[in-house]
Amino acid sequence: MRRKLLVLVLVLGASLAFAAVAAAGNGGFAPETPHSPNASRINDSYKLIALLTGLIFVIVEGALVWFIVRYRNRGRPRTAEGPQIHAHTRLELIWTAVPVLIVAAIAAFVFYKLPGIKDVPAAKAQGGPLVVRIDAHQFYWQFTYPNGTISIDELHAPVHRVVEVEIHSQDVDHSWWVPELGGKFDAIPGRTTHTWFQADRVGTYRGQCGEFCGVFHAEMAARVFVESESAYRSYISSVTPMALGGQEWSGVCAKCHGISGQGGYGPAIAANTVLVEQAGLRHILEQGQNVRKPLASYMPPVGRGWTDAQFTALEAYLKAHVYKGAPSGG
Ligand code: HEC
Ligand SMILES: [Cu+2]
Repeated sequence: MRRKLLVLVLVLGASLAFAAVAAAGNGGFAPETPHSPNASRINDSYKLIALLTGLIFVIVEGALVWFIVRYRNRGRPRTAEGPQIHAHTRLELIWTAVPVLIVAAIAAFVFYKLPGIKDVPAAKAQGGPLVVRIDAHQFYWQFTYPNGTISIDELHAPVHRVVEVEIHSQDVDHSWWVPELGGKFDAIPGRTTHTWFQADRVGTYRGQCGEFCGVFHAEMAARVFVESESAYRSYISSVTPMALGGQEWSGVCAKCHGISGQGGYGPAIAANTVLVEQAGLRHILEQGQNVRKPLASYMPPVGRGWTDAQFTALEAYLKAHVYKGAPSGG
């Protein structure tokens, strides 16, 4: 009677513990709900592995608890020997074969899904994938669309369209990761990596740099705005140089220098004449700078790989909205 009660309490306790975690949804066991075919295939693999490992966990831990209860001491002397058993061929075969089969099943499933995760679909009916270039920088994402339009930290994409992203890094390793739209792909200096997505509904998807890349790694968040084909077209044809300059300021410089250039991680620069000296500014943006103390706080070469139009857009924006003029001498 007492034993049944104990088992019941254990089972109830365990189910309560699991229920809480499962109910927490995405904050608990489950990954984000996939909204792209490659993300669903990753999710399928996750489910199969979670199911098998979950079963193994329940069987192993259940047996452990069962043995503890069933074979407890019951006042036997400590020196009493248990039965001495040597070899059990059938049992040994089973516990060798079953794990091999499980691992083979997982491997087969994942290899079956892999091409659908990695390979960019030809998308013939859509006239091929839409190719967007991504440049990862300390500490922002830059997107270049086929017509040359550039945006910072926000990627616009048409719904249902296969979008291939070509990932580059301008400084250190980063990792492109939008969980709802597929797996993580590294951005490696000197190499180009590719991934893709095909969003199944209009919406905003959050991404985050997945590779620790320096002091503002956490600020390397991206948002993917999936919208109708016409909204996408009107977006990419409407980014004015002033709007680009604004994105460059707030998405690149302001993360360190503060939104009005008041300083933060970097020095206060609102009144620094370098802001309006074209050559001097380009030099710092392309080379980075590390002359002030503490030397640990350096400015990365945030403008590496920028086009002339990008520099011009930033210069115009700085003059119009950021630069407050040098404090008059004294
Ligand atoms: C990762 C942080 C970071 C980002 C992003 C950043 N800066 Fe800096 N910036 C710094 C630091 C740190 C310094 C001081 C470096 C030193 O002098 O050692 C600095 C220095 C400067 C200076 C002063 C140069 C001088 O010697 O007087 C200017 C001007 C400047 N940054 C402009 C910009 C602009 C414009 C952007 C955006 C395109 C930008 N910075 C982006 C961190 C940053
Ligand atoms: Cu990063």
